[in-house]
Amino acid sequence: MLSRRNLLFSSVAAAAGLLSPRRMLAAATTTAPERRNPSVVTPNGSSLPWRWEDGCKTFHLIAEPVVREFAPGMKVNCWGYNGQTPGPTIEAVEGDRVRIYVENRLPEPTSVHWHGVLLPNGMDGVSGLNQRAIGPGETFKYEFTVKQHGTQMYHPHFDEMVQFSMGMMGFLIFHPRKPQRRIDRDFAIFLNEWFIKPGTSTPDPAMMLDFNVFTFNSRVFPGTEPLIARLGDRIRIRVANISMDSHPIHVHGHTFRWTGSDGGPLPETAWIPETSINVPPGTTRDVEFVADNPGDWALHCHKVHHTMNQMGHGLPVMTGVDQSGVSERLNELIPGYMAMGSSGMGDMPDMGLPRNTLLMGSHTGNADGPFGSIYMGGMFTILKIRKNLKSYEDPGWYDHPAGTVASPAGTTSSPEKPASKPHEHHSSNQGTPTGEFQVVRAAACSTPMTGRR
Ligand SMILES: [Cu+2]
Repeated sequence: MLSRRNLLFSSVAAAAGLLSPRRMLAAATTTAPERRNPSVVTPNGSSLPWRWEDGCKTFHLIAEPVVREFAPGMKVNCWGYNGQTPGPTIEAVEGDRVRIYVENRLPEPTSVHWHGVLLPNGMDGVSGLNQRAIGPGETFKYEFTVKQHGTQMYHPHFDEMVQFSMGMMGFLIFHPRKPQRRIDRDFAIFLNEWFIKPGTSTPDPAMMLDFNVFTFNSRVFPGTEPLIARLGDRIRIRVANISMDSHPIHVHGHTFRWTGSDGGPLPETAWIPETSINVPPGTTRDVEFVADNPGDWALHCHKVHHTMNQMGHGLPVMTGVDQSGVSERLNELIPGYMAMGSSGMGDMPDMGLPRNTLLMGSHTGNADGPFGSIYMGGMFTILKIRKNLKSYEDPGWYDHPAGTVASPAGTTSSPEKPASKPHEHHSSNQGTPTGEFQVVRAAACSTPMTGRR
């Protein structure tokens, strides 16, 4: 989603005879014509446009309050950058001279630390230590030469407890000057966790560990945009985390290799095959794999409560307890009371909800899958891999070949699927495989990697 300011910024660049940011990025990376860096796809987000200024690739970040819709039915009062949380992804190329203006439109001071970036001490952004804090209404200028490539982050280094828990963070991605291998789809997912009391709209920054909302790019399932890939695409997923917990991010149907962190790329001899990658606080993790298995594959945090929405904690364990007649009797005292949990928690979603509050698991309506409800919320999205995709728009649900769907024992054919539309995840910015980035697809891959070795 582009903010009005970003659009204005882009149109000024266009009017000045400059090319689109994507085209500019491609133009800056033509040292290896046969192999280019793909533009990063930030699901439910976007990359920050830039312009040339005094030979610097120049960006303008605006720290400001942001209202973010986590999923249909839940809007949250956050702080972020340029109308977004996480802030827009900043992309540059190794060797670039980068200038970043940071304008503070928050009601308190802030600063920006460039996490993992090798730069002069006075540009490191720790308020009090490396600079004075940026007061409300002030704009500061950061400038450095990019000496590395990999997945870095930006975040405040002033009142971190409040500013992190309100959503202030973003990707800072440095592409290699000479890419060593072909990447077709380059995704970026920023993890975060929040405490938002059911019925309220503003995160509680005082929460230390007992969070109740867990997000990919500040969205929860079913609000998370799916990752779309063609069969055979080589995929990179960059995951970043500055929350209070670690998050083991798990992919289905494939194995990936851990190829890099915020410390830089791992040598190929050190790539580790995994299906889950733990992302500790204060780190980024890059994984790569070939999308060699078509279908709709879950991609999620493997901590169970992190794939649920506003879970009420402190509940008594009722599994196996006979509660027959309890609801009827309690309803005389508390209208609307429901006895729950005798045979698990699958019946919880049918209870009434306070305003601006999501179901624990998104069971109904726009979270319906092709076979019924998808009992997930929080840090969950879908990796959709298809043969013969014309664009990277959402292709809908996977059409399984006959005989490849689990079905009741004793039947010989797959059961009929109910007709169903893809879930509503809103914005789509994944682009199409046509245009200059099509070149990437034609490029030879010198280090072939199969997903199943
Ligand atoms: Cu998690």
